[in-house]
Amino acid sequence: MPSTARTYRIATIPGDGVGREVVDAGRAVLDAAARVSGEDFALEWTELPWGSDHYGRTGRMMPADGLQTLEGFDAIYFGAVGWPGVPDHVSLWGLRLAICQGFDQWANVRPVVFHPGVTSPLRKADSADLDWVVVRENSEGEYAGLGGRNFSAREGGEVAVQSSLFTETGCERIMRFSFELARTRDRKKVASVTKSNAQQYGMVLWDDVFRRVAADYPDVETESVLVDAMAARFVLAPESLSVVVASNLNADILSDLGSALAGSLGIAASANLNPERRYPSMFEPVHGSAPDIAGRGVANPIGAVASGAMMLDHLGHPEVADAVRAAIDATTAAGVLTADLGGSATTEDVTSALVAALRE
Ligand code: GGG
Repeated sequence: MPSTARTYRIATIPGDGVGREVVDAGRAVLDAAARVSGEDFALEWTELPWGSDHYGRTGRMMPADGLQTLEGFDAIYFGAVGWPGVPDHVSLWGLRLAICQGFDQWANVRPVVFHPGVTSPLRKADSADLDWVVVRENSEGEYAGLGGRNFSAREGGEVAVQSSLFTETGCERIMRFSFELARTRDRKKVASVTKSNAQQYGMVLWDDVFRRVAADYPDVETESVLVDAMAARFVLAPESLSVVVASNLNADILSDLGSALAGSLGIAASANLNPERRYPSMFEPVHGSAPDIAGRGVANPIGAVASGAMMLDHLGHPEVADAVRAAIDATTAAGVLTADLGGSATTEDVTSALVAALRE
């Protein structure tokens, strides 16, 4: 009988620093999950050696036809970007943002998940019950790349302008996405975050669109919160949160805060989605390249593994994704924790524990 197995073509871009270690760990766990799942599919990985080393050799973070190379894949599995010696804005714009914006991955979903056995800095008795998700507008806002520097020849007179871009279309699609996501959750609520008291054009447009879209979702509770108040709320009343939608920069900051409250940036997952599926979506841990620990085999692979679970959801295998998430909980509950979580396990120890948990 011919095999009916579906093979997904995944482009892996380990990128810089610990990206290498965590992507390798993620691949091992996802392959194991596919093998033991009983579902007839496999992942075929193609590695693309792009990042700061590539920049050192060629002057580019990825080849000029990089997006064309990626276009035929079912998904992209990404590690991290940023390395000393390459200005951060050059590495970020040359790789991660080039892919997110080039493929219109306009929804960046960043769940804040609390795991058993992981100590949260929150003084909440029941942090295990906490669970919210930050939706980051991923295509415009403060990351529109609009602006410039001038008068550099005039001593002390250099001027820099950095403009944000908010479009009605961009605001509307991220809000509809957030409302649809809220409908799938136990708590049907969307909190929209801005600084619209001070940013009186773009973020007021954002608020207007939020109100208009909310009218189409009367079953979903809503609130509009200023970003400073929301930062305090993350710490003081996280049980009030479900879906939190914010602009590119605000959501980036809030999601780092959320993952730190859940124990560490090392456990935070994310999906950069092109919801129309016209282009491949990209899955990556929220953390960066961590040059201070790169190459030492101690990076926490959980953020990358959990991002892989989001990739399995996207590919249509939610039960296998749930099995990966259960393996993460079993591993942290058993106390197999890397140094960022107060343990002494290596990346390999955690990876082996995850694979073993999948087999149980
Ligand atoms: N895996 C995520 C990553 O490498 N992030 C690096 C970074 O500096 N990101 C900033 C941003 O995307 O706003």
